[in-house]
Amino acid sequence: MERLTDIAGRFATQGRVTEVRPLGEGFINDTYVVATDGPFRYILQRKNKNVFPDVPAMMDNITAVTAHIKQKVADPLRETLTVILARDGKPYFLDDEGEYWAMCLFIEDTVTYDVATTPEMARQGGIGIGRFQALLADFDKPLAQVIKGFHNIRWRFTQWDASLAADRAGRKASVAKEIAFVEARREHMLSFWSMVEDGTLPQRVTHNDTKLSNILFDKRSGEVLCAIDLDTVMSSTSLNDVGDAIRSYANATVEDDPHYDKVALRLDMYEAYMDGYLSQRRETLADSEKDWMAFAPIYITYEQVLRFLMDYIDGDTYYKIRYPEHNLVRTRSQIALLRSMEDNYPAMQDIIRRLLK
Ligand code: GN1
Ligand code: MG
Repeated sequence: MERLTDIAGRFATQGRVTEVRPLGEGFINDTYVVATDGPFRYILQRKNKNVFPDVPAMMDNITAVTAHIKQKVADPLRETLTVILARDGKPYFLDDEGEYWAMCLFIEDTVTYDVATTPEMARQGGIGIGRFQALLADFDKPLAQVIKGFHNIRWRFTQWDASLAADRAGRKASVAKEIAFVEARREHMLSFWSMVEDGTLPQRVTHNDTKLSNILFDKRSGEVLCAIDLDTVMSSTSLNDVGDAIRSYANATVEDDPHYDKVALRLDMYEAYMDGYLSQRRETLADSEKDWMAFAPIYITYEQVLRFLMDYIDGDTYYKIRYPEHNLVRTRSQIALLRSMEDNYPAMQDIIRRLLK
């Protein structure tokens, strides 16, 4: 803890650091809550440099995007993250072991969830991401591509083909069925992505990691407050934010539930989320985005299947795991979700048509 206290002390907090303790179980970064003898608490994160090759560029993205949002909202300390600079003025601290750290304000009286329990929660989540995209619609500075080809399935297939060829952990033969599931959908997913490549689907500033647990809700009102975990803010199609959100909000259970029979798309949650999202974005979406909106969760859930399975095949080098088969369970659980989405695709299309009328 002494080392963590020392690292926290490198940032321009108000007051002296009194305690640093771990928070949550993120898949990527290590996260801590920092207490001080001043008025605020803070979030300290060790950024995963295996996942983020250029942390300074990532922090520049986050600083610029949050500054833009702050100019527009009523309560700038609660309605977006507040980056705390290091004492040398940089938005990160590089320690003597070559690890990157970043700090932001802890927003008090808020809650996060892993599973949506009411349609109102889903509606609020949709409002949150819709508002996030709307607030950034006029953001015109270039954003660094934090992770190459993050939601680009063509690039993911390049990685996938290399993983399968290498079979580094010797697991390929044991997941032949799952591999076949992915391969059966390859061309379909590529043809969807070609609409992003040829500009049919426009590029916008997007969050790219919109799962429920990355959204803060106000503890008192239950209303959505803001999107957190801004590491992957980049230009992409707005559909990915919708898709990745539905992957969690409309799943009847958590994304790594090993009881695959509990996994299902909930249409009530889907409708509520889309109602909230479209309340913020209806007027500004292109026709092509509206036309493909219902497909978005299928695309992103498919990508997630591929990424979890690829990490299992690689020997668990990307996502943190809690037990040896964790990535395989995640893969199978997301396959169950994707099947349920495919079954419900016509119903999702009907809902979008109805909401857009
Ligand atoms: C990771 O950082 P976190 O836990 O919010 C991942 C997302 C995945 C998600 C799966 C940078 O999100 O892309 O969808 O896990 N983030 C990164 O739960 O890879
Ligand atoms: Mg993240």
